[in-house]
Amino acid sequence: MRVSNNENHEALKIEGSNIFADKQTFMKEFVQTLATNSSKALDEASSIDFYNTLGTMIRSHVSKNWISTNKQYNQSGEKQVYYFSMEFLMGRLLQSNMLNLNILSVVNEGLEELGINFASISEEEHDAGLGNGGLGRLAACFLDSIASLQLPGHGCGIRYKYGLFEQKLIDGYQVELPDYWLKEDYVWEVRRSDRSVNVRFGGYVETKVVDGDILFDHKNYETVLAVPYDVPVVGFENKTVNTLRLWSAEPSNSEQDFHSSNRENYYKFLNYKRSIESISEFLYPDDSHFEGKKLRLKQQYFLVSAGLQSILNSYKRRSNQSLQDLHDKATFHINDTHPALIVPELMRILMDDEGFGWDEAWEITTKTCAYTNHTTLVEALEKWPVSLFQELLPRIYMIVEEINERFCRELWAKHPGEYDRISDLAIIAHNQIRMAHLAIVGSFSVNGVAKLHTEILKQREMNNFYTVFPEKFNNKTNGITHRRWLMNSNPKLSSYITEAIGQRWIKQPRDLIGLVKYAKDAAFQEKIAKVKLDNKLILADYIKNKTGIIVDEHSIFDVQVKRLHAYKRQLLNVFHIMELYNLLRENPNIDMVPRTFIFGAKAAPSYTFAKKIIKLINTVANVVNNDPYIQGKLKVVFLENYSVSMAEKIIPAADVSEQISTASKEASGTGNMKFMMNGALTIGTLDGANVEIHDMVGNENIFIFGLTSEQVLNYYNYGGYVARDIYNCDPRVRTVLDQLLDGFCGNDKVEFKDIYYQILSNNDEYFVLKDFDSYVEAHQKVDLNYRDQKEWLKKSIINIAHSGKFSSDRTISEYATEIWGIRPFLVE
Ligand code: 26V
Repeated sequence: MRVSNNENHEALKIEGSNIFADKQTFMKEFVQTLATNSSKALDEASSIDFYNTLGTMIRSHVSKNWISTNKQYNQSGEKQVYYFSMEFLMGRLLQSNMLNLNILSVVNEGLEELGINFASISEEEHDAGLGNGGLGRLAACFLDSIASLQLPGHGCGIRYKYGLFEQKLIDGYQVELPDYWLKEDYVWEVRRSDRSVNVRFGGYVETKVVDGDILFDHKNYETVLAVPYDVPVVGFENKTVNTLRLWSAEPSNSEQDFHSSNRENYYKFLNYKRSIESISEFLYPDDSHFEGKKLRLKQQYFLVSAGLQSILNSYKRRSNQSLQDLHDKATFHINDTHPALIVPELMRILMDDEGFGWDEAWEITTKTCAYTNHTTLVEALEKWPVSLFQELLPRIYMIVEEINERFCRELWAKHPGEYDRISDLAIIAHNQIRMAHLAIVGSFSVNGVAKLHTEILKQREMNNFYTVFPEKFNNKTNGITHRRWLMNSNPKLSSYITEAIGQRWIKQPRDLIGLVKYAKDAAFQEKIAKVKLDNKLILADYIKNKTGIIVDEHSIFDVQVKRLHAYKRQLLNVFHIMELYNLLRENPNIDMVPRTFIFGAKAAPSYTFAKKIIKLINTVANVVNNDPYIQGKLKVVFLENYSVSMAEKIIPAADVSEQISTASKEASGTGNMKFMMNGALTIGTLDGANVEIHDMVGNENIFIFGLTSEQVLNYYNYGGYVARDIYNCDPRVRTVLDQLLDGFCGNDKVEFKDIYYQILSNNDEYFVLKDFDSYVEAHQKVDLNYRDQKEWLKKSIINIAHSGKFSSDRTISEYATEIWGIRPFLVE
């Protein structure tokens, strides 16, 4: 059943089916399922058995609504969105599914009565780490919001056998281990071999003219079997269960086709199998530098081709409507340029398989595809070498070439003689295929992920495209699901919020604004203080178990957790720590609130500079944590293997959130929103969504420092910054930099020379020294403000109160109405 947007709130009131009538029912079913699944009695079973039992039970209860959701979408012919992404960083699903199904308390109580601790069994779930960071986690938050807002929308991704690598620290250095997350069966997935499709690679194309029509015959290609594994996406307290479809690559030929009696052929088969399976073998772990790797291009086409074929197959199965009206039935969302091959692949299917002419196919395609840009960093832009592309995807290449030619011809008609403009905009130039250009030309919508980012796209990075297609450009500021990042990760805070303002905020997160009234309320402040302290104690315990480091729960927990990248400036944070340490060495009695600096960060395996920064953090940590002279006023903790589930433990315990990227470089950031929602105060630059956080909370409730994006971009364009001048003039900076070379940390003298030279000889690309002074000053303000706990708590509450805007429910409502044109649909 369809509901209009303003009825949405009413629709959301309808409760999900009550899965377990009561505790007893749950307990009985749990014991039975355990016996059936593992042939074990309660006292023989391990935590893993318990986890599998609970997961299986929940999945099978969800399947009824899953089936009816699909059925009702199909019968109604409702428009659906397909979110194509190379990454879905889902983390764990047990607790979030339980929250959405409203069974957390009944299960908790039932388990307790059986003598089982829920927290410890939920720790058994391996994170689904099928993403690098922000972009992949955003996709996961979006799926949760789409289902919770009862929107018809699904995810389409790759079932990597290995997720993002596991990080170990050995002697302070990052070492990568494979993340074999499928070691145990994954309880949330269902293999759907019946929905498998073939994807073709390589070969050549023969062109024939038959009855005046040009036909393209793809020959001698290699076929890969794409097998989907479906994961249910459960909406919050409703009956919607959408689908995340993850594709796995398998050989399409069996061993028999290789005449296995012959030994040589047998090895041929094994090689063939291995090369096919490599397509969905692992997630590329570098999200900062584009590398033109053939396997990555294979992955991209594999995702796009399998996904589109299966969507169009099911579309054709259920209706005999022509694909002519596809845009009324579906939107294909392109998450960054990684799945931009949707554009030529859809053209191929429409023309070669469905018999449409170019113009019709192009109209359908450009009304159906929408694209989000997530970065302006030039190093990350995807540009495929023509030769590699053409060899792997000969038919797709022909289509891209034709798209390019027609586009350039149109430009030429509008701007005759403007060679430079046209070559700037072309999709193919200098023997490279520019995927962002393909995505923009082939989509009806192009969006950035925060106001500032979208402005930079429109006014600078993509200004030439903005001039040609101003109507395509729009902003959708990112968001995070408050269900995972507040209700699940910080249940005590959530219940204090509900006590104060009622529970409407849960479905209308903007209602958190009601907390403003309580910002100065002493009783409420006390509760907020208690929650924070409790969370800090839990984190302190975790830190002690993981690292052996003892931290003071009354110190300021100052946290920077995110991928390691030069532009995110973990280095600025370390330099500040070194400066604080130097001050304490001079005078251990200086008046400062004790600080605990907490880091979590994975560096891309080939990103040498980033890895050096990890080593530096650990080296400084080692000195600082073991120096009795400074009386424990400073602690530095690096938590290895930062992940979604670790973020859920760290963020609720943070006092200070470090969002210190060089202005203009961070498209949005989403960690900034998670911390804010959990009452941490931000120390940050005016970059990405920090700008909007600042707009919401006002100057007094955030610590802003550093160059503005305008100033940064001016320096890049016109010069005028000399890092060495700062080194020469600021003794604090000089001391810290010299320490990199003088072995003060017990390191040998060459260990950190690259950092030293990057700053001084390469003129400090990310303005670390330039922003150092104002960063130190902002930290002094943090220290002063923290001493006045009443004021601090007031600020903290104001931050929580304004965080509703950053729920991904808001973001997704905007996508739904302004881009996708989909409406809430009530599953019955
Ligand atoms: C790029 C590449 C390059 C080639 C190899 C693999 C790979 C994987 C991922 C990426 C994505 C880089 C873009 C990205 O992650 N952007 C982040 O998107 C977040 C969600 O919009 C946003 O909050 C962050 O500011 C932005 O850096």
